Amino acid sequence: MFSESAIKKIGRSETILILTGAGISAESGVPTFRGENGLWKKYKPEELATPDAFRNDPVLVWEWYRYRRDIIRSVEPNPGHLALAAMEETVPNLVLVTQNVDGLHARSGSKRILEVHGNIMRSRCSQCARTLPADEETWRNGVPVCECGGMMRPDVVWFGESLPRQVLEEAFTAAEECDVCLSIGTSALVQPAASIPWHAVQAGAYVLEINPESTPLTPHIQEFVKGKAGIVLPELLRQVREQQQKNPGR
Ligand code: BJW
Ligand code: ZN
Repeated sequence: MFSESAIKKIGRSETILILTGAGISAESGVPTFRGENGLWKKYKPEELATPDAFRNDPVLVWEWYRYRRDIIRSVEPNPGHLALAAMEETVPNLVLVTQNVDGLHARSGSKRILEVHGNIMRSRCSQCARTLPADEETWRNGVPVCECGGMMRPDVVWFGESLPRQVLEEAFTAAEECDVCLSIGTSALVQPAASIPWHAVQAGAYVLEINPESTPLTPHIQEFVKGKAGIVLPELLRQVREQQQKNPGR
């Protein structure tokens, strides 16, 4: 499944950067965006995931996000999330950058997480930018409202919006400093997150991708492992631990 050199590189690395996308949560039952059963087959991104869509019909946008919150509340982290959380113990410095808004990495015990597209279980005031966890929202006529009277919106990054600046800077710094980069369960299409592993490639890191399908990144990296994250990642963790036990000096 993995080359011996990949296992050695991971087992001996000081800094690993991991980028995850919707595919890592697919085995938990959270739909991905693209592909046969993806959300964008059934729903139009321009009607639901843009600032204009929210201005035009906030109630419709919130209906969609409530539907997705309900799915996320009903699911559990899968063996892929759990393997990444356990991997934090095997590397001195592991930075987990996720495009996912589902919070499943935190629920599985990962600690250093950079959520570049926000979190669906939080809302943000469209007037004063105050944020609130979902369970503290006050709803009026199908939309949560802020103390200041403004409408709350989901605290996620829509198309055409900037990603949180500091979070993104930390992700790119990690990409430039890492020895190994893993790109897992992402179509590698949505910018600027998709360029994070490219930065790692250019900085000379060993880049490994895990996905049942190839992506635009695949031809440019050292190793592509074709498969589901929930199967591949526990096996990767097992082999890295075995390698470290055989060579405790790193
Ligand atoms: C498995 C698996 C298993 C399945 N195990 N794997 C033209 C060129 C370049 C850029 C642009 C362009 N036109 C517009 C842009 C900019 C745009 C963009 O990149 N668009 C592209 C689609 C072309 N980007 C933006 O707008 C960003 N902002 C920005 O650029 O600001 C500057 C700017 C300002 C003003 C004007 C223009 C630019 C913001 C992007 C925000 C993305 N937001 C979303 C929604 C978040 C909120 C929500 O959840 O509702 O983020 S869109 C959606 O895509 C979501 C995801 O995080 C993101 C990435 O998707 P991801 O995670 O890769 O999922 P999928 O479904 O695509 O792929 C799943 C993968 O898993 C597949 O590969 C499967 O094979 C695999 N898989 N099962 C492992 N079991
Ligand atoms: Zn407010």
